[in-house]
Amino acid sequence: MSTIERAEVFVASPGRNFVTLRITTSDGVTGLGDATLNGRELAVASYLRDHLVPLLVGRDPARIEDMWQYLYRGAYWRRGPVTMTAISAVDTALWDIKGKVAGLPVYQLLGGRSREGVMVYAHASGTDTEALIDDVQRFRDLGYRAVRAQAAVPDVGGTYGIRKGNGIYEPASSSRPEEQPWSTEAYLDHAPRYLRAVRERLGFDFHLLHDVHHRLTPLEAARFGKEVEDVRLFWMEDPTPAENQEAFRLIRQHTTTPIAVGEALSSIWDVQHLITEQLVDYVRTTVVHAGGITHLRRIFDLAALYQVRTGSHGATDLSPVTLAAAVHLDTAVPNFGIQEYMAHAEVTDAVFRSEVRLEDGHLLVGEAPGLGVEYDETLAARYPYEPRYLPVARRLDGSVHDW
Ligand code: GCO
Ligand code: MG
Repeated sequence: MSTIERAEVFVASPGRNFVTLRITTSDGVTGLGDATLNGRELAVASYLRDHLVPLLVGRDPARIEDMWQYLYRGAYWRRGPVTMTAISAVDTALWDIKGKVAGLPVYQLLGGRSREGVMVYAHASGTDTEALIDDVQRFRDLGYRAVRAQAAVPDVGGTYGIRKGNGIYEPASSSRPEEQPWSTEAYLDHAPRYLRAVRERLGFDFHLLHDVHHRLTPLEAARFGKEVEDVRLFWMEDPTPAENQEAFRLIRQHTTTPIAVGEALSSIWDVQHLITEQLVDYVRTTVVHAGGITHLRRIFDLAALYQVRTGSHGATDLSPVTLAAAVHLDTAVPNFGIQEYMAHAEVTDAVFRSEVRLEDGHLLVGEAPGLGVEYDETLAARYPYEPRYLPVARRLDGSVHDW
């Protein structure tokens, strides 16, 4: 029997911080898993190095389900992003290994192809409405079928989602959390207007998305959703924090604007009521933060029963290993909705050589066995980890708000 011989944790910053797990079997087969938790990277690296790696060595890499149960139930402590991200990395690496052993790409192990390509949405932003319209048009010209639109709100410095210059959007950019002001009134006044302006200028023949980023109360979100119904959003994302799943019932009662939730949630129990009570339309949990391919498949299957579709998180803080795993899953599941996609920095792509390709606004998986990603640890070692934190939002009176 082949056994797990080695499991190594790499923490490096090629373009931004990533934590990567590589498992090697006694037959010399390797598998990769992403373990990046933005702003809390070292906690997951320690969870893996200090607590999971010693348990992995000598075990059967083929028993993916058993490993998941062993690590989840075996911890005794339930859920939580650090635990679930660590389990995700192990699970993803074992799927990669299983694919390589079988000589099949992972999507084949998940039941095979349900679609040719995976529709993605790009991130357009602007410091004002005109700049936003230009940016949406730029992505349309590049062939994207779906674009997320965020514009700066006047008098609210550092509004969520706005790219600085022409670079890649990167919110975790400082060594201590940057503090950004927030005004709900200014946002509610401004956002519906710029979304309407995008439609008025560019029309309706593409999907338009918007991320509220947990900033509103349920009632404010209900008002916002109602106000933008004529804009026909593909979704409004994270309209209110989701620890309280019940909160979405109020939003639902008032608006037909579709709702997407899940990027900050890490288990099926965190989305159980959202799904079974049809309080959302898209579930955005991801491979890296919600227990790997094994657990995410379980979430997606539950969602399918309630006509909830998938819309996995795919910002740049999710490594190309997560993106590849997501695209394999997206290719196979019947209830795929859309995949978030932001191109990584060139240096990130040089360290993680991935087979995933963008064509005509769709991501395509390759046919290499496993996930189709190679990790260049020598190149990665040239980019040491640097502490980087997400911003913190404060209301104009100085009190902390959800970022
Ligand atoms: C998105 C997200 C990101 C997150 C980031 C946190 O929809 O892509 O909201 O921008 O804020 O991934 O690490
Ligand atoms: Mg988001």
